[in-house]
Amino acid sequence: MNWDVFLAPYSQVVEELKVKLKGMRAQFEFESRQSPIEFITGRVKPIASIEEKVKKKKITLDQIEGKIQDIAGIRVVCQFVDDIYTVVDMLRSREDLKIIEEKDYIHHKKKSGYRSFHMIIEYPVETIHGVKMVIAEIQIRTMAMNFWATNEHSLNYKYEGQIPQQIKARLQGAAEAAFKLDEEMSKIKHEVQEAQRIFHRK
Ligand code: 0O2
Ligand code: 0O2
Repeated sequence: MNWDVFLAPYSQVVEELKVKLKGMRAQFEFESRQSPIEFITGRVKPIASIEEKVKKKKITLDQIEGKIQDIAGIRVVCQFVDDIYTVVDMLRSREDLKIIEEKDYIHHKKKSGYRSFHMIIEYPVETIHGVKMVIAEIQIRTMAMNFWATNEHSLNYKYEGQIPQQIKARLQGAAEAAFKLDEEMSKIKHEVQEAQRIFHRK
């Protein structure tokens, strides 16, 4: 397996989508409108993580393209929960990507406490051999959801997926607290945005 050759279109997708989504954020700012996007990150899944997933899913290397959908990963982080759905609607109406699947882990949180909106998309990349359709995952979440997921992810890594029960319970409690924080912030969203507009003008 030549990983450099295999991963090249994926890093192209990550870079292109980051540019495009950052462009959306800039447009909101130019029009003096509050952007639903706070920031964007992206990454190509490290080779070791891909290999681990291949083992876990019991697939062969030539099935990777279709079966591992987050080799190219984009994360859109928003301030408020309803911003997530604004971003989702904007992505749905774009003509440069095709949505294959949507997973709403906000209304249907995972057992761990995880919340986020996931979109699996198909995106055309121009390669030196012609157009290649590449699958990518876009995760859209609030800053509170992101804080929780980042910390839980670190613990999962530390405990190799076997987080002790008492820490798991704490994490579930923390997920509820993050959810509550999002709810409370939503209630004063307009107040917060007005303050940020004034601040921005200055
Ligand atoms: P901007 O315009 O300041 O957002 P890059 O290759 O640098 O474009 P990469 O490799 O994804 O992007 O970098 P990284 O470290 O993953 O971070 C991506 C962007 O998210 C960076 O901005 C960070 O400053 C921003 N970021 C990360 N965490 C936070 C956070 O908690 N709050 C805010 N507001 N931003 C955050 P850029 O890419 O420099 O561009
Ligand atoms: P990474 O790169 O380490 O984040 P699959 O992807 O096939 O294993 P599924 O159910 O099809 O499983 O995908 P899912 O759960 O919709 O999305 C997978 C990705 O969502 C994960 O990627 C995580 O980034 C994120 N995610 C899902 N559940 C959790 C969770 O409980 N906690 C945290 N912190 N993140 C979660 P990976 O593969 O774990 O890789």
